Amino acid sequence: MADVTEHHEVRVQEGDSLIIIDLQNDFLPGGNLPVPQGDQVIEPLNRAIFHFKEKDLPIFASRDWHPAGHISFEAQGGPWPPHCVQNSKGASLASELDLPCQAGIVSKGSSPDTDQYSAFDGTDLDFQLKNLRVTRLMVGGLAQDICVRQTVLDARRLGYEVYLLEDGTRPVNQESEDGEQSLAEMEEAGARLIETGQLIM
Ligand code: VGL
Ligand code: ZN
Repeated sequence: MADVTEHHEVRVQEGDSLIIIDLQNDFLPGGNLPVPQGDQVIEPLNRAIFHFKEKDLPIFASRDWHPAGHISFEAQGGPWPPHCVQNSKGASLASELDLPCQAGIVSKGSSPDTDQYSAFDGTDLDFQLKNLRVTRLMVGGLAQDICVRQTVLDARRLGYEVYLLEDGTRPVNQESEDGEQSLAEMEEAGARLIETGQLIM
């Protein structure tokens, strides 16, 4: 059963939206909170972007958008080094990503005292998607085991069909098994794991 679905094609169609999570300089090699091989997701995600642009379907990019001294930073007792500080170079979306100018930008984690991993948490993303009559999401970006994971789980709770673009995401792997666990958890929640090569027009 598993290998029948493994290679099957997924047609990008009306009702689909592409959601790219936190593809920001700080999460790429050389950034302040680098995801190993994070830069390798850009080419696959550009492939997905191409399909959505061709069909004029909605694309959203989330960004981690923290004020200086954010509660999630180590100096404030949080788990992370300072990253994605509003308007810094590290907070900019990766310039190699072929985002169309009409892509929706969703900012999260902007209040000093709360953190938001999911692109749905405290944002109007669900509202915008439902307005556009979107029912199916293709999700990729960084980091697989943190913000992508939470976004996918929220999307399932909110009733979306979800395809995780496996070659379009990479884990931070604070613990070595976090990446594998997050995949299992997303699949368990009903997300389907596909490669961007399976997307067809
Ligand atoms: C993220 C850690 C801290 C992410 C954001 O985008 O996955 N990870 N803030
Ligand atoms: Zn953050």
